[in-house]
Amino acid sequence: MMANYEELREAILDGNAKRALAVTEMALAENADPLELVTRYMIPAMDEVGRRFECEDYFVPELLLSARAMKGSLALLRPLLAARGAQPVGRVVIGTVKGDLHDIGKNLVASMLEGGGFEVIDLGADVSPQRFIDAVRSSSANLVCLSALLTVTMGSMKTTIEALKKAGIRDRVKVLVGGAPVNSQYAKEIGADGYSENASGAVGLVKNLVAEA
Ligand code: B12
Repeated sequence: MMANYEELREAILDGNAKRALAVTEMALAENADPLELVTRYMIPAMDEVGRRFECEDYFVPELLLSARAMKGSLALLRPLLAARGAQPVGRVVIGTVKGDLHDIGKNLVASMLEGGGFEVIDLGADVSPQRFIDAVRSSSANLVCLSALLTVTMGSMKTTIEALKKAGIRDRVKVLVGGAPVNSQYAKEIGADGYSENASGAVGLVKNLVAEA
């Protein structure tokens, strides 16, 4: 059983990056499971931040502070999540779609895929369809992962898949979509090959898709 790292949740909620980092370091020194730190304390903290934002207890500055605290701790955990196997199982191009700057969840998915033995080409956030196309071409990746956190940028996922089709490379890759507003129904609608609601689910899904191909 893992100790109670409630303080990590609180530090992220308070946007206290220094404290979040200190608790993360302490937890790691006590051999805490990095994935559990993320799923049990850090993601719930960001969920609560979102809830407070929605009911106007928090505004954009608070969002930014919490995101910074989350990112600081995640930077420490990322290499541990990504402690990877030898041969890459596949090559993934990942990015947050055009118009969308949220990258915490995308980074988490990227780390978990690395941990699952995939070679990951991370294009960052606000990625245009053309940049996805260029990356698929130059890396000969077999998978594309698209992330969107805003309802208004979900459409960019559709545009990106259409652009891959137009460029004649849609058949070369499996396309996975995810992010809070996305669901499997929408994934189907826009012609994606898969959807997962979280990072660990994404790894299993990607492995199945590669096995299929
Ligand atoms: C942090 C945050 C920010 C930060 C982002 C910092 C950063 N570098 O990422 C900042 C402050 C910049 C920000 C800005 C804005 N934000 Co904001 N933000 C959030 C917040 C609080 C948390 C998001 C987060 O990081 N969650 C933690 C991660 C781990 O979870 P996740 O991203 O969902 O990812 C997981 C899964 O979705 C999945 N996943 C994600 N991607 C993928 C991809 C694939 C392929 C797969 C399989 C799975 C997968 O796996 C991940 C891990 O399990 C959310 C609220 C929320 N609870 O989602 C609002 C939220 C997303 N933001 C919102 C809004 C409105 C905005 C702004 C428009 C605010 C403004 N008025 O300026 C701007 C938009 C800027 C832009 N153009 O993108 C709204 C969106 C509403 C909507 N439905 O459209 C939300 C929902 C808040 C709310 N409740 O109103 N935001």
